[in-house]
Amino acid sequence: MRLPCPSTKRKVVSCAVLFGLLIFTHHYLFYEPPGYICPYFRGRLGNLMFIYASVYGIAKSKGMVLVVDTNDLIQTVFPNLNALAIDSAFYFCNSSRLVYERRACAYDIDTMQFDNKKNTTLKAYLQSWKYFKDVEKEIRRQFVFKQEVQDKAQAIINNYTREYIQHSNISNNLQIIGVHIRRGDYLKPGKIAFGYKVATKSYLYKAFKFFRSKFKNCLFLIFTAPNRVDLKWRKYHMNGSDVINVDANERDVDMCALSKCNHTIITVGSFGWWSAWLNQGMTIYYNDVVKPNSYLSRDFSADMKDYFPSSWIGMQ
Ligand SMILES: *[C@@H]1O[C@H](CO)[C@@H](O)[C@H](O)[C@H]1NC(C)=O
Ligand SMILES: *[C@@H]1O[C@H](CO)[C@@H](O)[C@H](O)[C@H]1NC(C)=O
Ligand SMILES: *[C@@H]1O[C@H](CO)[C@@H](O)[C@H](O)[C@H]1NC(C)=O
Ligand SMILES: *[C@@H]1O[C@H](CO)[C@@H](O)[C@H](O)[C@H]1NC(C)=O
Ligand SMILES: *[C@@H]1O[C@H](CO)[C@@H](O)[C@H](O)[C@H]1NC(C)=O
Ligand SMILES: CC(=O)N[C@H]1CO[C@H](CO)[C@@H](O)[C@@H]1O
Repeated sequence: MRLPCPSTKRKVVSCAVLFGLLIFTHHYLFYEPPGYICPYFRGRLGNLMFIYASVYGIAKSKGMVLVVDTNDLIQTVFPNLNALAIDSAFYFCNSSRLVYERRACAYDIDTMQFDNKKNTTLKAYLQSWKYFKDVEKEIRRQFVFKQEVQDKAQAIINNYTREYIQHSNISNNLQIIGVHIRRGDYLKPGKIAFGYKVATKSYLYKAFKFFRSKFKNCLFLIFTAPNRVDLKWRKYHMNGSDVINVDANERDVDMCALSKCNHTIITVGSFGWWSAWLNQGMTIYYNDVVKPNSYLSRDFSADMKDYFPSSWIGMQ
């Protein structure tokens, strides 16, 4: 008796059809689209910018959809964010799985090792430029201040510059150096115990000296948080014929003005960090921001290079 035996060709064809059918059903039944990723916004403008930029970079690298709330402050400061803005994002995101970070001021590849199919809230500060280094151009396109803020910031710079030129008669190749000073809130006992340090006046004088010896004509515009301690400190210590203390404006106007100077000098905190990052000139930063072996020191990588971009110049 002969058994009906299909030809080899038919075998191959039916096998292929079966295989295709299997792939199709598997895909159809088990395919999961990439999930949504929600930032967990905390803190003030500088913190929000780190959180947004880093979650944007992570979302991009994992093919996830970034969700923000239409009322988030960052959305108000930068109207052109490339994220899914929805009302009540809090409720949309609150059933998602939470992912944390181990160190708030360092780049940790493990923070990004989660299933991109699951909806995720990243409850983390993510203060490292390395999280968004691959999308830097996209972040620069999104972190653009509103026109009215830009106009106000430019008017401030022009105003002080004009005044300076008038009484100094220096106008050729004037380099405007934006200086941001933050000390007051970092001098609170709790902050010091945690490991925060503040920039000293000798650091600032050294940074001034750097620019004065590099350029013939400099004008230092000093911005500070409008608290009593910092205003007083600035008044006593920021002297010099090429130094002008700028009256405080709204936070976004001040950051925008700093970003429009030719170069920057920053002290501590994320507000200064972002002012410098948005400014494309040279940046001098204070590199002694953390007490060794403190709680705060654990948030950073040992060499601090996850936090400070390598093109910036550190001094103390
Ligand atoms: C999410 O928000 C809804 C609406 O307020 C609430 O009923 C629910 O308990 C929340 N879920 C979680 C996990 O917090
Ligand atoms: C993610 O959230 C969306 C919107 O709420 C929902 O449709 C989807 O099923 C969620 N995904 C998972 C894997 O839970
Ligand atoms: C311009 O500068 C002067 C002081 O130098 C100040 O009183 C005035 O408010 C400034 N105007 C603007 C638009 O910043
Ligand atoms: C600035 O230059 C103008 C014109 O050259 C001159 O009249 C004026 O005295 C100068 N002012 C100062 C402070 O040097
Ligand atoms: C400083 O920056 C302004 C733009 O903000 C630019 O017009 C000017 O040329 C710059 N100055 C120098 C010396 O590069
Ligand atoms: C910026 C600047 O020039 N600061 C000077 C202010 O005055 C002290 C003396 O009180 C000088 O040492 C600083 O160089």
